[in-house]
Amino acid sequence: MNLYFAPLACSMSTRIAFYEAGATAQFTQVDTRHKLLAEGGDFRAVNPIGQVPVLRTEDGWLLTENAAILPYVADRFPEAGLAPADPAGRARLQQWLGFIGTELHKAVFTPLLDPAAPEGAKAYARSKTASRLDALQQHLAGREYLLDCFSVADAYLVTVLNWAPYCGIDLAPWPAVAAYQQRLLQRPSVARALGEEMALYKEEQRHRAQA
Ligand SMILES: N[C@@H](CCC(=O)N[C@@H](CS)C(=O)NCC(=O)O)C(=O)O
Repeated sequence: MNLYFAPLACSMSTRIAFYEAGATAQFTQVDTRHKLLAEGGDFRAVNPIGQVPVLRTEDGWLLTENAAILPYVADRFPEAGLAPADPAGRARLQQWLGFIGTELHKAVFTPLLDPAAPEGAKAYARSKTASRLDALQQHLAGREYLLDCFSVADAYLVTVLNWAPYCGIDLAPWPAVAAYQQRLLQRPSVARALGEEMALYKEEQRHRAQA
């Protein structure tokens, strides 16, 4: 399998899932700002809207959207236990993938991280932040993970929460969320993915500063 990714972007959640599963995977870096593959070529030939993640499966077909890619990877490596198999557990997994993708990633973090987003969009995102983090705080108080054990939803959530300091969100008022994030950052798969992608991110920033 080949993951098209950008350093520290939401695609890092799939890298974490690969590391959890001990899977062999290839990683192709993308410059999402310029829609270019790091190795050369137009990324829009892979994904017309120029977004990561994109997964090229072993059979050669392409899959987009975190909410589809993460359960697919979990199902490809069932022994890793990254997604529940029962209907109720599966529905809960989809619930959290939907919440993270739409209520946190797109509604809160994307406008706050995007330098091109107008102030009105940023103000709207800020107005949504507390209620979303309140919901997470309520759910995570007294729990280790979103579900009964670590799942691909946690891989996505730790990736998204990692952006908080970059857009001025202090998690301190949500102690269960802050503690969850710190706990997850210690997990070997997460620490490895973050360490590798942070190095790539810094390298990308250096190149951009020189260009
Ligand atoms: N709905 C997509 C969103 C993916 C997404 O927002 N990717 C960001 C990185 S976190 C991206 O590629 N942004 C570049 C762009 O939108 O041009 C998913 O869940 O996979």
